[in-house]
Amino acid sequence: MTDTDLIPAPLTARTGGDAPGRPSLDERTTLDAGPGTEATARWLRSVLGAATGLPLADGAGPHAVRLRISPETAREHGPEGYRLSTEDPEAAVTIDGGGPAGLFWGAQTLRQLLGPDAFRRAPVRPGAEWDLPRVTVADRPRFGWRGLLLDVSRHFTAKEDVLRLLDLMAAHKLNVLHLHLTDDQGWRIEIERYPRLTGVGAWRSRSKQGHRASPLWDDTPHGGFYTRDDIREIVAYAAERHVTVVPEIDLPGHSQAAIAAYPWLGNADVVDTAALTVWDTWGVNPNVLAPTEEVLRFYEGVLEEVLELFPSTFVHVGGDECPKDQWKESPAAQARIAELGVGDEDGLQSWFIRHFDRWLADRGRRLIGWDEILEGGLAEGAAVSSWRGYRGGIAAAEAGHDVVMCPEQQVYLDHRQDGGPDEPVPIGFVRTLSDVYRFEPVPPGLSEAAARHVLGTQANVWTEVMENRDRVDYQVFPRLAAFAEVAWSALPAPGDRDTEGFLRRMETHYRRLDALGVAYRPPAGPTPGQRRPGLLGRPIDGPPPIV
Ligand code: TNX
Repeated sequence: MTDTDLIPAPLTARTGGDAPGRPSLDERTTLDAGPGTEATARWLRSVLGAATGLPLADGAGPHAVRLRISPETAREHGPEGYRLSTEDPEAAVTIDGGGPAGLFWGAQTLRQLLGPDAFRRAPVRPGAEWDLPRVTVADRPRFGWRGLLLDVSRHFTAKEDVLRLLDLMAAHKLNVLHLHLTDDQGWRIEIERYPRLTGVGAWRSRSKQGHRASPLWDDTPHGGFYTRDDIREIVAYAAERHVTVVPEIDLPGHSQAAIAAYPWLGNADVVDTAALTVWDTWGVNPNVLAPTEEVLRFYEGVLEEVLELFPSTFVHVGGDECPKDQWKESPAAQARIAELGVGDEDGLQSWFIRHFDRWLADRGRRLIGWDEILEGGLAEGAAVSSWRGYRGGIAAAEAGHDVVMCPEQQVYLDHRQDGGPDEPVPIGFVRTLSDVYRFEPVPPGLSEAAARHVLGTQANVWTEVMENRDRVDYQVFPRLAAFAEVAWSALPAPGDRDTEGFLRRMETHYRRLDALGVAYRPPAGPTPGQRRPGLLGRPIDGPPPIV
């Protein structure tokens, strides 16, 4: 019997059949790519070719990796499902995808079955045979939305590192990259008609080091943005890996970088918006958009360019953490409340969101926003990212809105993963690998009809305290492996999670992450180079009840 140690765990994997011979890939192995499988064949050749040094030429035959799109697999497992077998006498491996995505996920499984060295970028044992277990896998995802949010505003992520993260997501069968492109601390997407958004808004002179209460500053200027071509490249690279990129333009809060670029976007009757700069510290910022028609037109212009670049059905408009103080003080905002008849400041927030909900719907897209968009009434068709626990998600789903579950209590990967004194710059609660593994995206007690509105789940990577790739790696891994299993793998019965079994499979997975060059948090704690205690983070033991 061979143990396959797959992560995320497949629906079924039957190992140890008694067919003669030993399945393996070697110099004779070819890629037999049926119609519609060419992209995955290219991916396999580039990835496995690099790791193994094998030629993997085109062709059919008994030593082939046979790739097919199969209507039967589609019927049984859906377009993201697949069937993989090393027991077929006519090929070394067959992968039948329900659709191109399913085929690609099957190819990811093949890579795992070849062992951790198959994740290297150059062969460590040229000329070797690559043994495979004798196995038949049937698999499909539990959820259609298996997401990761990357906050590129607080700290900019270079395009190359976004592409690398897309590869790492695909290796974990995750399929939505939610790019948090704008915030108080930086605007990260080129908008041709408003060049100051990046000319001014993408740069800050210094950054708070650590928690917002820390007295330390990093005086190195920080910034960066993606050009339109960068975005096209990211979106295309993602699409080849069956990952959808969902852009977020956060409004009407989290907008200081935009206001620093175009001061008339802010509440200029109560603050000197012309004196605002891109924010250099963390927390909830009072400088929010002014509720004017001009501001709506401006953001329509932004979103027109966003829609040109991102084909995703969903477009995220934020809606979170919008303090209402300036609107309370502003005579102009108060006059708007009266003129629009929206009652109060919460009404203004929902006026913003409803406007863009209609605007996006008119263009064949769908709005998604943080659960605060429920306040003041949510437009029909809008979907919710439930981050403040289950509560917003439950309310939205029971009201018939689609929901992505991403509660901060469970899947905020900026939170520390251990209570130890050597953990780097803690934010919020302790969220261990096992805590993430135990997360259940469908809240118990949700009605069956409402549960169907849970599109899936998402882990969020906010980067206030992650100023480079190694810090992101440390926070994201290994917990993303646990999250991937939560998002992909069906449970034998509700609540029935085998944490022990998962941690045992992780032993193999750590070797895969090593081969990929991921700077994960080792199970025994941070390495000397990863230790960075202090900076005033307050560790809070966890996990608290999820509400
Ligand atoms: C809350 S989650 C935020 C982010 C922060 C994060 C830090 C959400 C919608 N807003 O702006 O980065 O907490 O954990």
